[in-house]
Amino acid sequence: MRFDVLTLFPGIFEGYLSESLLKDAIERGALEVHLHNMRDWANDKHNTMDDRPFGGGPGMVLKVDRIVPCVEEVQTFAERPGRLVMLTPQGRPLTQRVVEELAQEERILLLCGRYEGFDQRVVEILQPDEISIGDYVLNGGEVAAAVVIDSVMRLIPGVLGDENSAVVDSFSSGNRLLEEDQYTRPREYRGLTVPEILLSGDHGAIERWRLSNRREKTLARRPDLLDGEEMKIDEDEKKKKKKRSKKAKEPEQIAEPENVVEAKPSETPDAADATENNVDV
Ligand code: 6GU
Repeated sequence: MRFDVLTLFPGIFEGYLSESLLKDAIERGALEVHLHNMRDWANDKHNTMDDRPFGGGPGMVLKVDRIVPCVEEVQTFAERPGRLVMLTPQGRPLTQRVVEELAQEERILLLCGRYEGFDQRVVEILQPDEISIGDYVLNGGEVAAAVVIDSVMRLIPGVLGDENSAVVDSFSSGNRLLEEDQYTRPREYRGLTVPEILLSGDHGAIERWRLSNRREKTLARRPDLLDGEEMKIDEDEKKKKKKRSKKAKEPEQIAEPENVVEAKPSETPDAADATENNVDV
């Protein structure tokens, strides 16, 4: 996969691209990231990229007659043009679904704004996919572009090693729940112990504990994730659940995922109801 980043501050990306997983992926040729300084497309002696807004007001606006030719030329730098993404707080929110969609592309151009934004005619002419990374204001699109690269590269086959597999990540396909609590040695620290079940060696029970932990946590912290489609339990799990309820009298049954929430219905009647509704559809 190839990314072309169009920015006035290419230096922002350099440290980020030369570390860790991204560095490895680039070195292995699984990923290409090309940085373009948009100022190279300024054609006057002052290298002007922005100007004061018509109608007055604070800040500066990126000029249409600089940005459009820049994007058009960068599009010719590879065999095929790429999908144009503009990073802007006015864009559609970046979610894991959007990340999954972007990961299907062969080539993506990331157009980073600064100052007050782009002349609106940039949007009209180039019709970019406008993306925001959240409801807060950044100084520019560079950090947002890095977020797009980081989240998309995880889904490209061969980019992450097995040990960093993206399959079970929070929000990845088939798992829209938050991740379960994790523990490693020591078994006890300052009087705090590891949940007994994780030490039991009973893999079935451990899996059910993990699922239950994820659901409880999601319900408590991000109930919005359980709305709509996210309520669905995947088909596989439904089958497993059926099997388990057939052997209802076996001791394993103690670790049924629902038990944790059902244990305190009086405290959290809504939560318990919601879990019922959400996981049992
Ligand atoms: Cl993509 N750009 C800026 N400047 N601010 C943002 C953003 C993008 N996403 C959230 N806030």
